[in-house]
Parts: sequence; structure tokens; C-alpha cells
Amino acid sequence: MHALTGTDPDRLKEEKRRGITIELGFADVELSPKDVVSFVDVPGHERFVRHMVAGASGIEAVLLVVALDQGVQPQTREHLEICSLLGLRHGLVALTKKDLVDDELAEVVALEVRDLLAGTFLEDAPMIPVSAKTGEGIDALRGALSNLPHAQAADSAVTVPRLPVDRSFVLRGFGTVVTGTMTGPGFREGDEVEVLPGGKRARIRGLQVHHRKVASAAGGRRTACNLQGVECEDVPRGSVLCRPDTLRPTTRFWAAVRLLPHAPRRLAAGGPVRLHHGTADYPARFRTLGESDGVLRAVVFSATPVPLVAGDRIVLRRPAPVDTIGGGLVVDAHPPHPRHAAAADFAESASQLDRAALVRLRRAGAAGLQIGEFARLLGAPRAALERCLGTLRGEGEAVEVGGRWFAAATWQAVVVATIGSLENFHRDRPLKLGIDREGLRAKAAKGFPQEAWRALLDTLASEDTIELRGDQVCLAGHEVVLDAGRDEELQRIEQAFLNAGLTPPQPKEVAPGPSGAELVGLLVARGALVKLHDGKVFHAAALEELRRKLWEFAKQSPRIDVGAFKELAGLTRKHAIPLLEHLDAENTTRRVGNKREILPPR
Ligand SMILES: Nc1nc2c(ncn2[C@@H]2O[C@H](COP(=O)(O)OP(=O)(O)OP(=O)(O)O)[C@@H](O)[C@H]2O)c(=O)[nH]1
Ligand SMILES: [Mg+2]
Repeated sequence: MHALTGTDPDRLKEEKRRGITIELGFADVELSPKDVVSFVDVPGHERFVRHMVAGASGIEAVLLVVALDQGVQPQTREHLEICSLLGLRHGLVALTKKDLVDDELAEVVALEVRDLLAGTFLEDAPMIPVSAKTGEGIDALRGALSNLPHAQAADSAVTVPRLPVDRSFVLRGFGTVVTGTMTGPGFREGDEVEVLPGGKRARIRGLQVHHRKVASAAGGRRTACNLQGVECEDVPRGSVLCRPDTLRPTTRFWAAVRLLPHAPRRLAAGGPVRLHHGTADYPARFRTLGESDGVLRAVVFSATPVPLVAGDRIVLRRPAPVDTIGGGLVVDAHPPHPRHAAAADFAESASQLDRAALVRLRRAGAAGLQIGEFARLLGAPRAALERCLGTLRGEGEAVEVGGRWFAAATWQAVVVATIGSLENFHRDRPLKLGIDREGLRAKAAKGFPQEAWRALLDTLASEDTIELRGDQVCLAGHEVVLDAGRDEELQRIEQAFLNAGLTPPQPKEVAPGPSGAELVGLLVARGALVKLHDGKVFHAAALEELRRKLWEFAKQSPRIDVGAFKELAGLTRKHAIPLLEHLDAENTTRRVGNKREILPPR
């Protein structure tokens, strides 16, 4: 490491004394002024694999080191397995201590290593013999390093920025500093961040990449964050920094898990495991829901909430004897109950944002998803999610109403149910002109949010599928058809109210029985009669006449008290008050103290 970077990453006294790496170390290689490679040096010793997993999380490529005088060690295998499980795709192999072996032995070890790498992501990786002592091969190693593809992970745009912390310390004059390998689109100076777990808030006072102050740190970069507002102890290794409210940690998630050949199968039935994610590890269990092509569909349970998102990598180790048993890809951070888990759902909801978004929309059903909560569930940046939903809308897969999204299939189902319910209603209640909006929602669209319901009715009305008459909804063109006898009855009832003026009868006196009530309802729906809150029914013409009198009165005096109103309407106080309240409600009058101001006609 020193020969390549000029830095000895072993910082601890104990590391210096024992000559081994225990903790993560950090060093940079400047290949050119514009091309700096950051190294996370991890311990090789089998007792510190836990640290190795933490160090390897988020890296883009691996430099696998095998000493030529020792050859492949058990931990070489385990490190390679872990790198594979973490989804690494690029890397190099350095065969060190070339000065200690002859060419023939070097050749043998190289073959042994090639064997080990067969079938892995390092199968075709450059393998370079080097000597730290003589400097042989170091330039070739630098050359191979600069040829490594170190483009940013393409999926960094579809997850929210996170910094899994691998070190935290106090720097004199600065305060709390944490470091880690940035994932997602990155942080900017001044950003407010949330520390998970715990949810403490802090502000990023400064950012450094490669020991240089920067305004923003991109995904994949080794990043140091100077934090304001939290103590060093609040942000230990294993914590995750993210923007506030962008991510909902989970205790139960789906993962596509590959078990290593030697892993005991019984662990897949709920046995205890150590779940490694980012720089943290948690006690967990996992259970297999199914298997295809050697990949387990697993549900993982963690005792504490894990800030992960679909597409993240996990490693599973067993606690005793300590050993890596498998790992893989998070498929869904907030899955439905296993009872509702279809294999297709599992495969479909895999890490691609558009698929994941659509699966989740379908699952949300009539309740739909508000964009903010949607983004948190997926751990996706809002802008990326909105782009992706825009595409889905273009493809006819998603519908947006007032910031809430629905699967197009759900929306269609509600439309069909609404029309069906209206048809049934008209058939069963032939004397009713329509049904009130809330009554229809309860029948056809239970759980459908208020705003979306309004929008759906408006859409159907604008397409001339339904008609909205005040609070009532009916199919477009629907009219109540009455036989001659009924029609006569209807006219008789209306006439009775018209004759009674402002002292109307009880509806059931003139229209007895359930059909009488429906006929009165029909007259109300048609606007001939008006029903007050207290159940009293007036003829619309009687109320219009009263309004006219009020406006006439207003020419003398803009205000009227209850006494004058009683006289004007020819009513007792008991009857006058509900009527005044009705006039207030429809804005003919406005209550001012004990009087009413008469508002001009609209
Ligand atoms: N002769 C010779 N000695 C080497 C070479 N590279 C490393 N060493 C020595 O080998 C010992 C171990 O080297 P490290 O670089 O600490 O090995 P490591 O892989 O980091 O070991 P851990 O991190 O503890 O797993 C040290 O004493 C080094 O001086 C080399 O190319 N030639
Ligand atoms: Mg070391």
C-alpha cells in the first residue's frame, strides 16, 4: 500500500506493533492531477472480515492482493465472495512480494489465483506481480489502475443521497467529522442531514474529497463531512447520513439472496444471521419464500430499522462459527405481507425504478400514493421518481391527480365501479334523480381519497359520462320517468307546498309513505322544493318571493332584526329562525350581532 500510495494506512499503535491491519485505512493515489483513486485498505485477517465488509461497501472496484510467498488463503476466498455478493464488477489483482519468489513459483501461484477467479467478476482482471521492496511492477499496477472503468454507478441517480459512515472523529477547530463512500447523487455544503438510526439532525458545514474542500460530493467519492449540530458519538460507524425525510428505514424487506455453496440451508428457514448493509451490521433472520435459478426470494427481518432501498447490496454472515453465507440485492424495502407476495411481484419489483414504482402503485390500490411518501418508500429522489412517473403516465400506466398517483388499472377499476354503481342505483331507485357524491364513493370507491374522487367525477362529467347536479350524481341524460298516476301525485305535492308559501306542511302529511318521501326527494333534486337543515321543506318560489321582499326592504334599511323579519315573512319566531339561518347559509343575508345584513342579489 505504501509503495503505491506513499501512505501507510495502518494508523493504530496495535497495527504498527503487530504488523497487521485491524481497522479500515485510507489513502489516495494521484494517477494524474485529474485522476485520483481513493483506496480503502481493509484487514486481511479472518477475524476482521466484519471490518472488511464495511470498507468494501460502496466501492467501485477492488484491488485483490495475494502474497506470492503465501498463495491463496481462506480469507482471499471469503473476500472475493463478499465482493461478488456486493455486486462489484471491476478490479485488479496484485501478486505481491515478487522479490521473495522465483518466476516458477510466481507462475504456480498465478495459476492458482486464476483458478480461484474463474467464473467470478475478476475472471479476466489484469493480474500484476509486484514488489514493494524493489518497486518492480508498481508502474504496471498504476497503469492498470488508470485503465479501470471508474465511471459513476449508473443507478446513482435513482437513489437518494446517503453516506454510510465508516469513521467519525473530532477535528480541533472543526468539530465532528465523518467519512464514508458517498452513494446516490451526493450532498452539498449547507445541506441539512438526518442521522439514521435515531433521526438527529445536523448541517453540513463543509465537505472534502481527496483532502480538498468541495461544494458538493458526488456518488462513489470518498467523502469527509464536517457536521454542525451533532456530537461525534451521535454518528458512529454504521450510521447513515441522508437528507431529512427522504428515506424510510425498514425492519422487513425482500431480497434476492444467493447462498454460498457451503452455507447451511437451515439458516434459510429463519435462523439467526448477521445482516451487513453499508458500514453497519445488524442481528437479523431471513426466510425463503421461493427460489429460481439458484436465487432465493427471501424476506429478511431485522431487529432494528435499516436505512436501505431497493437495489442495495447486502451480505449475510452467520454468527457462530463466523462465516459469510450469502447475500444479494434488496428488491423491495417495504414489501406487502408474505401472504400477498406473488413471485411475479417479487421479480417485477426488482431494483429498476419504473418497475418498482409501478408495482408499488398497483399495491397502493385506491388509496394511491402521495409523491413525497412514494419517494421515501422507494428511497428514490423525488425528481427521478417524477421523471419516471411521467414516463409511466405517457405509457398509460399511471394517473396523477393533485399530487397523488394511481396505477392506471386502479383508476380504470374505480371508473368502471362508479358507472356500474350509478346504473344499479338508477335501476333500484327509479324515483331518485341521482345519488349524493359521498354515498356513491362509499359504494364504488371505498378508500379513494377525497380530492381524487372529486377529480374523477369531474373527469367523467367533462366526458359527458355522468352529470353533476349540485351534490347529486347521475348518469348523463338520466331522467326520472314517471307513469301518469305518479306524475299526478308529484304535481299535487308540489302544488301543496306552493300554496302553503312560508308555512309549509310536514312533507309526510302531503306525501305519505316511502314513495311519498321519494317523490319529495325528486322535487328537491329537480330544484322545485328546497330542503332546510332541520328537515323543513319549502317551495322554491316561496323562498324566491321572500328574497324579493328582503331586497325590497333593503331599499329602506340595509339591516333587519328578527322582529322585522317575522313581520315581513308573516312567521312566528320558532319558524323564522331556521329560515334566517338558511338565508345566511345561501348568502342572501349575513348575521351581524342580533341583526341581519341583507346582501345584494347575485
Ligand atoms: N519482501 C517484501 N516484503 C513485503 C512486500 N510487501 C509487503 N511486504 C512485507 O510484508 C508484511 C505485511 O505487509 P502488509 O502490507 O502489512 O500486508 P497486508 O496485506 O496489509 O496485511 P494485513 O492487512 O494485516 O492483512 C510487512 O512486513 C511488509 O513489509 C514485498 O513486496 N516484498
Ligand atoms: Mg494491511
